Amino acid sequence: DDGYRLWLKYDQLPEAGLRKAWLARAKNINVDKNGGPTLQTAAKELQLGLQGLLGRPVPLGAAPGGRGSISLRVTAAPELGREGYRISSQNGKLEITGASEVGVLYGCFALLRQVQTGQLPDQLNLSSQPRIQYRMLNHWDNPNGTVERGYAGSSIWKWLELPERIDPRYQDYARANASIGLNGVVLNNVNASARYLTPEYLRKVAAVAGVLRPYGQRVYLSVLWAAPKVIGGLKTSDPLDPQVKAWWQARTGEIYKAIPDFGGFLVKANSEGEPGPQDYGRNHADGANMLAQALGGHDGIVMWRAFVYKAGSGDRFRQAYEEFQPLDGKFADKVLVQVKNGPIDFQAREPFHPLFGAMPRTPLVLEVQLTQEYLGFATHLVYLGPLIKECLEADTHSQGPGSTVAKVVDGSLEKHSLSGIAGVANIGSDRNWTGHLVGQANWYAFGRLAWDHSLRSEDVAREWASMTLTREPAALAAVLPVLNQSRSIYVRYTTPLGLHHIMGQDIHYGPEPWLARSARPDWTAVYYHKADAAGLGFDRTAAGSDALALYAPGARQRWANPATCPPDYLLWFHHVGWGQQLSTGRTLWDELTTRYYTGTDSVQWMQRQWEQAKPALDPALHADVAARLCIQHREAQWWRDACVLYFQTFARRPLPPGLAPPTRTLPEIKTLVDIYQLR
Ligand code: BDP
Repeated sequence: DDGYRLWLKYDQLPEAGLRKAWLARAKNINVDKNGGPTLQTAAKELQLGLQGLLGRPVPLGAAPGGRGSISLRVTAAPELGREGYRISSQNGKLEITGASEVGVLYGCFALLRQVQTGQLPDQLNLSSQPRIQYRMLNHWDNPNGTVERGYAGSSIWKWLELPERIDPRYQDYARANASIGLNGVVLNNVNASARYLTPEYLRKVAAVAGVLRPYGQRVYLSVLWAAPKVIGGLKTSDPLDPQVKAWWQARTGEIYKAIPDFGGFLVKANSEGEPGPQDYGRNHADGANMLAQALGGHDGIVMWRAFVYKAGSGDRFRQAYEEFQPLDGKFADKVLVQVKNGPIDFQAREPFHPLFGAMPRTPLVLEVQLTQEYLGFATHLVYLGPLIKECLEADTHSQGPGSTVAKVVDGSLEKHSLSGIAGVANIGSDRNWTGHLVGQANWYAFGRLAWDHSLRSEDVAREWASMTLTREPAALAAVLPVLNQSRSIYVRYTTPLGLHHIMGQDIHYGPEPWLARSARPDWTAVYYHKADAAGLGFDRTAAGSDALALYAPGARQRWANPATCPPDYLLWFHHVGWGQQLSTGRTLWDELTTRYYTGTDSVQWMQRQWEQAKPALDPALHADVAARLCIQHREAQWWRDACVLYFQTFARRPLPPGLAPPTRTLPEIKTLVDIYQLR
């Protein structure tokens, strides 16, 4: 197996009894031949899956089937919403109903999931609808085929070949997204090329849209703010300039002519050198609202990113809040503000972004990163379900206890009609799509949680593993704890106790806690860890940067006191003495070093667990992950030794008893980093 089929393998079910039970319920599929392309797609996907799983042809028919038939039906069912489905079983017949064709499509994939995960068909009665309206992947893909922070080969979009050649992979991609309920795709990088708005590229985009459409997915584009200048020949991109407005309006009209169901725009402006409305003395709302106006009567939205931080203006943690919070209530109806899960930048663990709960009059899109920019690329096994859930379940206290990020994002807390969630895609041209096989689990988990954020990350892991790896109980029992604990283990051997942003410069891989000089202070590591002879950590209390004050009192309280702050967040908010005793009973130094060591040892535990599952797994898939785990262990040692030796130069303390000192010196480790960065 090369991993190409993802979780949609459709290999024949090994249990004859299970096959028999389903065969009795899946003799044929009946569907209205006059239905639209999405309904026909639903029927074909269901047929494809069932035939594989049951090992027998399942014919499609238009006549109402008898016992053992499966009917796909679109009916008025307001309780299901636009995209929800119901699967019901009566008199020996199964029915998959949706209020729209796409609802039926999701229902078909839900039924296949039941079969794939080994459920029996009796008493099937399921209904579900998404809690979040816009469930999107953000591709950071460039016209030349590179992917910003992509670790699984080059872009899957072959821009040079489009629109004439449609890579068959696009359809497999669409199928995978639909199977987990995603409904939108931003095709290109937020550091955007203006090229995508040219007639030449719109034809290409339209061709991709044509493949995604029957699978219920709309395409969106990231736009370069300076496009009116770069490709429009205007002298300005000032959002209040009448010519600029007219340019965007005309361009938007062109887009909708080519792609009638175009989804809208994603914008990174005045961030990391990208142009934006501030270049003309305007603010983010001026820019976003002008684009919203350009969308006119079309059914499209603007997602305006809040990932901004100006050079030299205090604690980076505060900056997005300071720029955006005052604009609450100033954004037009079609605008959503897209906020990363944490205030810095996709670190292995961050407190939730203080903008959640602080902009009640603006719908906020949650942006998480599936591509593992700061989490070991496609080398380290890190299942992100727990990270995504941790953010969704975080309590902002903005309207009292229980005001979770999930409720802000799904719009229920602040009564928004628009809601969205975005995952920065980890998909590339590698045969297995994501480089690391477990990267597929992150794509999967993102979709499932975007659909229903109340799912448990452990249950999602079990679903994925059952469909992708094996349903053999002993093997699952070995592998699932690995998935579920992998993210905490990664945190332990890289950034325990709330350390953050101490990774290799530019590449964002491997340790470089000694990084003290860069183009900007907030790109160094010392800016964040603040190690000195006294202790370690960033003081964000009132005595320090006071970033804690950005949170509602109920949320802030949890972190404000170093004695009661959960150890996982300690150094995010406090500068703690090396000899200070923590709630764990150890001193800071002893706890820190112990975590680096136990984290590293845990990778060996992951390796042993993976070995245990071997008999039940496909040999090629098993070997690939096993090899990556070996690298992961070597690199965990690299992180451990680098950080322990470097922080020891400040702490001047011995390792606690039982921990063997690194066998290499700090200067030796630093050379290793240089090799990795090829400087
Ligand atoms: C950072 C990445 C950078 C992205 C940026 C963003 O290093 O490549 O362009 O985020 O989200 O994490 O815009």
